[in-house]
Amino acid sequence: MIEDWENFLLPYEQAVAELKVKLRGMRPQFDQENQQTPIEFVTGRVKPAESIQEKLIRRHISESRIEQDLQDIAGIRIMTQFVDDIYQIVDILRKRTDMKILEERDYVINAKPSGYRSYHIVIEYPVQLVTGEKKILAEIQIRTMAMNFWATIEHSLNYKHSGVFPADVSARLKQAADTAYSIDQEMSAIRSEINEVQLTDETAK
Ligand code: 0O2
Repeated sequence: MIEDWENFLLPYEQAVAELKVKLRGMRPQFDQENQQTPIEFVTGRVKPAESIQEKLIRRHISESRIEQDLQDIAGIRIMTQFVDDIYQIVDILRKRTDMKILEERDYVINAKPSGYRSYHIVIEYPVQLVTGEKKILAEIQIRTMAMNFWATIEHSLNYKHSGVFPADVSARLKQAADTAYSIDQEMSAIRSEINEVQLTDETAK
């Protein structure tokens, strides 16, 4: 039994704080290189003790397996403007040496039945504590702002419905997710066209 949740969650708090600084730090580096940054903004949270306990019950995980089996106690979200930016960030994360990728789940291509889209990466991340190094699991979710718009609202509605929507509501939410994805695709198409025009203008100079 975890007696002191505050103490248990401390390394996760530290990991989230460090990862936010590191990932936000990529933005000015892209600006410096005069490149369009794939990162719009980064958020992070540590799952509250009550949500952890609820998830342990829902997933039939024993408390003794919490550190190995619960991958999203430390959660980071990276929001992008375009779908392509998601994959650019994934490539960057794969090359980093300060974290080890354990699992990748592409819910961008393979949307969940709810309509949810996002790219999930589970990492092992070492935090330096006064007692020494501790490797913890963290989940990085990478999604466009349109995907985030949908997921944020669906999550808060879901909470009010205790996780079960009536079938017609689920269908409308799925439709709304598909609409959000169409907007993402249209924005990407517009960006490609603008880039092509710029390239043609530059080569004509
Ligand atoms: P919170 O409050 O965001 O932390 P699962 O059984 O879904 O928990 P699974 O299938 O292995 O686990 O998926 P994964 O990759 O662990 O993703 C779980 C997290 O993805 C969720 O965490 C949400 O953040 C997000 N997510 C997955 N499906 C949906 C969805 O349909 N709608 C929304 N809004 N978010 C989703 P938590 O713990 O559920 O919630």
